[in-house]
Amino acid sequence: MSTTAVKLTRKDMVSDQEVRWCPGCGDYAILSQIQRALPELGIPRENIVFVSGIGCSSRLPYYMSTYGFHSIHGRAPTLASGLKMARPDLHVWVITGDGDGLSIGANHLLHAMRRNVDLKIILFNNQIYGLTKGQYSPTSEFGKKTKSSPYGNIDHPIRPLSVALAAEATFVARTIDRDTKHMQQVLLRAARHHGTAFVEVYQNCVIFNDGAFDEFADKAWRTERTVLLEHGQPLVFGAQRDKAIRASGVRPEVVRLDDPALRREELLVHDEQREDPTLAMMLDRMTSPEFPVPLGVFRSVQRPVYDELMEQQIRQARLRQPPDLDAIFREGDSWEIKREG
Ligand SMILES: Cc1ncc(C[n+]2csc(CCOP(=O)(O)OP(=O)(O)O)c2C)c(N)n1
Ligand code: SF4
Repeated sequence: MSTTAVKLTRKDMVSDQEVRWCPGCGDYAILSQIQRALPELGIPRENIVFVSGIGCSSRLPYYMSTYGFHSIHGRAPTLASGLKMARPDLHVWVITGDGDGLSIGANHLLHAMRRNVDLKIILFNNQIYGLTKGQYSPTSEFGKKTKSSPYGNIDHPIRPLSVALAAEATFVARTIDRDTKHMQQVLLRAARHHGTAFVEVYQNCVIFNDGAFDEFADKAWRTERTVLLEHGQPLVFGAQRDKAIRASGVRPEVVRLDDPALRREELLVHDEQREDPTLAMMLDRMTSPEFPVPLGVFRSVQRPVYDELMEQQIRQARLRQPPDLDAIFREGDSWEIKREG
């Protein structure tokens, strides 16, 4: 395997395949930021693999000039886990959608995250099934009318980050397709994390769910309706940076910084390194319009990594008992067939 330290650029990450997403789809921005982020890591292309499931989003591996595997619906985390265990030296990414990762693939996603396999999982959340033409997904809002829910969706939506936090994923973050600078920073943080990194990207599907995130993400009011998480900093937001969050137990409250009764020490200070995911989950429950929607790194902690633990066990087992194929053949219920006479 080559480990030549060559300085790569975005162009080196672009494959010769024609990109087949609808014009204006948020997937383009995500692809472009992944292609920009990877050269920063200094990893040779032949050591990078993108594994995806099925969906518009899952077409991404074709467009990367790295190794890739457009696999089976919902099974990307499983295939990627196997690959990472067999080849721990590879840098393995999982590309999935809200349908692929949270319907058919939810259990696979959950187990990869709780094990802390060293994977970078990017979930493109457009709150709809794009590829199959607009059916509601597990993240679609209650009451949403779609082709598969003409009278309104009666399923309660899943919060992807709360699923990741419940599985105690060691890196959990959220970004949005239309803030490419923010996305770039979050992707780089995820790429450098040791263990499972789970990133939800709010992604606009212009054809089947256009404007799903406009209520808080439109440039005109984004600073008023989102809050950027920064480790060690209070959650200050607003065009005038005049509002912040105070936590009353695990209940958030919006406060005005010019309130004379407010004491600075009451403000919630973001701590992404907290072992206990309760506060991070509280942040995920902050939704528009009552609260600003948090974007950034919710949690970043260290825990032993599954693929390394497995490698260690195999090494130790080999040391305790050096492999002897002949002994395995002859152990237990084995017999020898002898020619008569
Ligand atoms: C076993 C199986 N069941 C169902 C499908 C149909 N199918 C293909 S993609 C998809 C959902 C895609 O939605 P999402 O993951 O949100 O991706 P998007 O297209 O929105 O990027 C479904 C249900 C399939 N291909 N295979
Ligand atoms: S259907 Fe939606 S998600 Fe799929 S390529 Fe078109 S705009 Fe993107």
